[in-house]
Amino acid sequence: MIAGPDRAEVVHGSTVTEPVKFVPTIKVIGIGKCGLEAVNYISKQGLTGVELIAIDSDAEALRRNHATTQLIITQANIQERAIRFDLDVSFAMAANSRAQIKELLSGADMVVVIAGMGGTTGTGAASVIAQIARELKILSIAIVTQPLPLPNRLRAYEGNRERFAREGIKLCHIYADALIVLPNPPIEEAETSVPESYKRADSLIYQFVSGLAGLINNQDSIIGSLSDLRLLLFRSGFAKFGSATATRRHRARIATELAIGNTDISNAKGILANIISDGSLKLSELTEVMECIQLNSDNSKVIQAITYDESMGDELRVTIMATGFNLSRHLYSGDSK
Ligand SMILES: Nc1nc2c(ncn2[C@@H]2O[C@H](COP(=O)(O)OP(=O)(O)OP(=O)(O)O)[C@@H](O)[C@H]2O)c(=O)[nH]1
Ligand SMILES: [Mg+2]
Repeated sequence: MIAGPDRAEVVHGSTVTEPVKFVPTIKVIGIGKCGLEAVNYISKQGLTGVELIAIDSDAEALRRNHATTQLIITQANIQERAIRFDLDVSFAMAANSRAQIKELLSGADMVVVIAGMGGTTGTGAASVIAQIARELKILSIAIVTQPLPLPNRLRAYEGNRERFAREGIKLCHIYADALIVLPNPPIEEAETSVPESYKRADSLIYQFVSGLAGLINNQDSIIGSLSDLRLLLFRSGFAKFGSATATRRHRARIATELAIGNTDISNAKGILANIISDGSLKLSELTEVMECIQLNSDNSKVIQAITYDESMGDELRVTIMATGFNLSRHLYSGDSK
């Protein structure tokens, strides 16, 4: 578990060897096409320190995937049933493979479950995986996308997908410790291409996972403590996430403002702010980030993490995860804030 010791001694027989650093294991599990694409994106960026797992009912999609571990989930006993937008079917697909999923998750300290809500495979499987993680006492974070927005006049059919997606999101909310629902581009951005909007989601997911991996695996990362992180995420419910970079003067303030965007984080229970630089972060910039967060939030507990990544060059990245929000308000009032 994350809350475990930072240092452990390895004992071989009676000989005590050098102390080794306790490095928690993060397993990142992509389910269905959206999840698989996100995992591929993460793999292409060359992220290390996390184990990538792909789960799908589509053998062809798995063949194209770069995850080191893969699992095909079966549709065997549901072939006779109509499979569009049926949560029972969606749920059964993963539930049939519980034993294998359990095996894949075991040994993890934290799992990140990624899926697009609205497709048959990922919508049910994501919450089954989060449920299994809970049974195994593994901290889980679900990060999901919603179907692309459509004008009302086209909702007769696709409205069912939206409802189906909402059901899947609610189940993830029940079983995952923390749930991030990625915002779609607003309908006013109709000229954005579909691949472009998918890529935005993939990139945000990558920023989230790489930030987490940086915090946990980076020897230089400075964070309150790993148990603080666990405390922040454990049963924390609906969370909001943003990430942005800036360069030059006031890069810290600008990146923080952009990462928060138009998101209302004023009532967050907790906030994790991760500042990533090549090591050139100044004390004054640290203050700028904290001041900017304080301006936007009330009395939230803020955990500040500083991670170094030499490839950042002049850029400073700030990622903000704010936890403890009301999911229904987000789902039913179209509240994207
Ligand atoms: N970010 C991202 N989202 C995607 C991508 N493809 C699909 N999605 C979204 O994910 C949602 C679910 O679609 P899929 O991932 O294709 O569905 P699935 O889980 O494979 O389920 P099946 O219906 O069984 O194929 C859709 O509503 C899309 O909004 C992708 O390449 N990237
Ligand atoms: Mg699919």
